[in-house]
Amino acid sequence: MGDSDYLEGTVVAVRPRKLHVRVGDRDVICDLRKGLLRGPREQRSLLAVGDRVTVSLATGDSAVIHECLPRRSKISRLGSLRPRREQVIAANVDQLVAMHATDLPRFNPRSLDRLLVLGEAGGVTCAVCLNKIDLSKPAETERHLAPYRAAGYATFPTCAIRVEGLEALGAFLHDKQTLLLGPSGVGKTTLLNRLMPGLDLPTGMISTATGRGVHTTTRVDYLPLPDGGAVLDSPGLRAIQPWIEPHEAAGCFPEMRPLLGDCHFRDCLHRGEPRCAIREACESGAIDPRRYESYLRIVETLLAEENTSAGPA
Ligand SMILES: Nc1nc2c(ncn2[C@@H]2O[C@H](COP(=O)(O)OP(=O)(O)OP(=O)(O)O)[C@@H](O)[C@H]2O)c(=O)[nH]1
Ligand SMILES: [Mg+2]
Ligand SMILES: [Zn+2]
Repeated sequence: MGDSDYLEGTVVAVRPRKLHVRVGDRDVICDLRKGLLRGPREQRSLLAVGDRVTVSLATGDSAVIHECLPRRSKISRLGSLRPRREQVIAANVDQLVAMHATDLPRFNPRSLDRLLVLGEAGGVTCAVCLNKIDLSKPAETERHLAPYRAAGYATFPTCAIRVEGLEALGAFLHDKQTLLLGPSGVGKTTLLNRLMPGLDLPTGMISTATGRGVHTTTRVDYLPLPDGGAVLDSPGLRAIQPWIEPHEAAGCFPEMRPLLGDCHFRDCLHRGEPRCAIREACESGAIDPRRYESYLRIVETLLAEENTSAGPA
């Protein structure tokens, strides 16, 4: 079979042993046990929503995967199963929107910062969406968002129920492929249902026992936007550990990036080493201490992980 017999498509869903691939305007199902994918065998388990692949059509709605085309970006985390390996959440996205709620579930800046680090590590544009602004006072919403604006992120305060702030967010999503990440229950799917009338995806409740979501979305969903672009809705991830080395963490905080190289020690991890430019910026108020605290925790967990298993190659 010549290369011209293969069709290009986008992976829109990953299921156990099967991939759903959109080819033109139809979805075909590829069995991962069949099919010869060029490249190492492990690559098969690394295929993610957003990947561009070539397939050859078989009978009915089935097809065989031929190869995965080079990615322009990937968003990965450290998988939670041991041995701990890279888990690609999405491929070929242009941007990541890290979403949290002002309450229910309670606003958690540490977790928000980790989501942003995943996007920064993947080299894509990142932004912050703070939903459920109906549950907090405007001053509190502003206090939550201020450190992100200072770091240079676009911020979108929204209320998916009263349809507030959605125009600005919609404009940001237009014509781009965006991964929407956030804990369960913050309102990711509710927001997308509002942005895409007729979508009507299932949304969940907030557990009265824990104040958390109930994991309504269970897989990454690829949702084309009516006027161009697509949003990848995702399930609320419980453990978010970025797939990076400890020394790469500071580069994933845009407010720290311009200072890298200014520390006394070339291999400074900014954890209390003398004459550290990052710490000095923190003490002078140029870097938000809460963001710095997030940085420290990420580095600590990465160092602890390094001691128990191998990190990225
Ligand atoms: N008060 C308030 N509730 C909201 C808002 N947006 C969503 N909700 C509610 O939050 C709950 C969870 O919404 P979902 O859209 O299912 O949350 P999700 O982030 O997709 O959660 P998972 O799919 O589990 O990851 C639902 O009961 C929504 O009605 C909002 O702006 N304000
Ligand atoms: Mg959902
Ligand atoms: Zn330093």
